[in-house]
Amino acid sequence: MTDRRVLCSCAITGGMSVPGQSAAIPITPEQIVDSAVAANAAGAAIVHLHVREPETGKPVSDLGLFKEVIGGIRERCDAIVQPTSGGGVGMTIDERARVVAECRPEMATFNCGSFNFGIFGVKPRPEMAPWEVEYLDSTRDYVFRNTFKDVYRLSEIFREAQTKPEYEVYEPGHLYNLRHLADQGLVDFPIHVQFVLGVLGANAATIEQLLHMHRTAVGLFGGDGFTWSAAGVGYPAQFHLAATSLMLGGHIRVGLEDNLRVALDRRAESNAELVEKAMKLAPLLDREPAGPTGARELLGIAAT
Ligand code: KMH
Ligand code: ZN
Repeated sequence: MTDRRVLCSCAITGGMSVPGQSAAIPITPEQIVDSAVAANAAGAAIVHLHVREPETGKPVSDLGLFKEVIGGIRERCDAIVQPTSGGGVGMTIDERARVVAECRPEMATFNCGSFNFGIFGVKPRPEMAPWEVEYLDSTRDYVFRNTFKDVYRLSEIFREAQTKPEYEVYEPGHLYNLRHLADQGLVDFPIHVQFVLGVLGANAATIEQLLHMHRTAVGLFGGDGFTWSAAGVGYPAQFHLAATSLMLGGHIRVGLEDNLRVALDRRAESNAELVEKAMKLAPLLDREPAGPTGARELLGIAAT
């Protein structure tokens, strides 16, 4: 590994969880901004964002909320602000993509294939409202839709907005979908790939699967064709995949969107706490956290 810098991304709130799962999940725009700024201060160069209806905490695609959150973070820190185009249950591709077209962020997520996305295994808790229990249960019949028509259209929207895609791949087939997009001339290299492992309906969060998917990506895009990061869903996957990625020269994603625990016997109180733990791992494995400037350099994003 010649470049020891590591990019840490923090996924602040998520669109596939409900507030009753943890009081630590930020809900209102103010809470999301505060949490993102604190995660950046703890070492996250990228903050990955969804928005929620302030009154209920339900994931939504409201452009006004996105604008409030993105503007609020930009006022207070230099993190790369990365909104989702993945959204949450029940949102159409047009609703999901609107934040890219309208806000033209420097980066946003781009999901590379359709798959079942099951969170119905999360146990209902007394603090959950009826809609939350229903939301979780509805994913027995939920397909996270990213058809070829959708991803062709999304590619155009990202290009038009000059937004760098973070390509989310959840299983090896998504890498072949991405290769197909590249063959159609819809991808600008080098690309940035996020290996998201541990979603029920896609793949397991194992080191073997991360290695397999990384090898597959090298075969399809060449070792110099992409930068990459790993996001393990759940605990201890979040930190096991972070450690593996640090060893292999990849980047890392942590945050309450993907995992609610900081230790086997302790739930996380904040996103910053998860970033701090990841930041302790990096120097142990001879990696140096990249600040927002280094992050933009690594990703080939022009300075703002
Ligand atoms: N919720 C994660 C498993 C997106 O926002 O575009 C995947 C994700 C996708 O972060
Ligand atoms: Zn997300």
